[in-house]
Amino acid sequence: MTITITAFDRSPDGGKGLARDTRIRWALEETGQPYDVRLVPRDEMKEPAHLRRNPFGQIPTYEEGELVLFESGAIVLHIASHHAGLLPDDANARARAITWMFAALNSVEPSILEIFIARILERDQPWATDRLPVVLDRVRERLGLLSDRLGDADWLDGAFSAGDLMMVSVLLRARPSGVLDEFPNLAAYVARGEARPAYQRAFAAQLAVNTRP
Ligand SMILES: N[C@@H](CCC(=O)N[C@@H](CS)C(=O)NCC(=O)O)C(=O)O
Repeated sequence: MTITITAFDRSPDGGKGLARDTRIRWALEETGQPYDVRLVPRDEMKEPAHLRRNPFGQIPTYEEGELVLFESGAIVLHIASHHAGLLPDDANARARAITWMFAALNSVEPSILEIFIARILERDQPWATDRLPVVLDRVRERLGLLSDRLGDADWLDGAFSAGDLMMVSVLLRARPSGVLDEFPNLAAYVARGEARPAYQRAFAAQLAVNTRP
């Protein structure tokens, strides 16, 4: 059955791979699943056709036959659960990999998102200059603890898994602020993720969309 995902018609990042369709493309590449992409123009995101795919009118979504999913975490978990390559066979190791997916989305991504909010969305607010350092310190605190846990391991829990795919995807969003590079082992971890052939294919595919004439 054909898999169709949605992505921005033009990503605000111009193709840096930070929009969340990249993590879905990456999961599909890791598991060898071909897919189509429906590009959603900004002015159609909150229209009924797209709201039926995602009640919040956001990308990415995932369609496969009758199944329609939204939320990048749920989509990656669905892909990882149905195709080999992203979750270990051992039940406990599988549960831990899923835990890392949730950790990336619930314990790490929210603080990183605040950087974007402070730097872009609230940049004209009177408190913006005072708020950014506070936000960055909160990210530093989280990344410091993650850095301690990773230590000098290649991946978070044994072999590369959907947990790493999600954590690397989330950490990439901290890189433009410079804060990721304050943690050399995390920067190297992200670079290992980016070096994976499946990530490279996913990145190239979104870049082609976002740099087309
Ligand atoms: N929690 C959602 C967040 C989705 C999200 O924030 N998508 C962004 C692009 S990465 C979006 O569609 N932004 C446009 C909008 O909210 O109108 C997920 O992980 O899929």
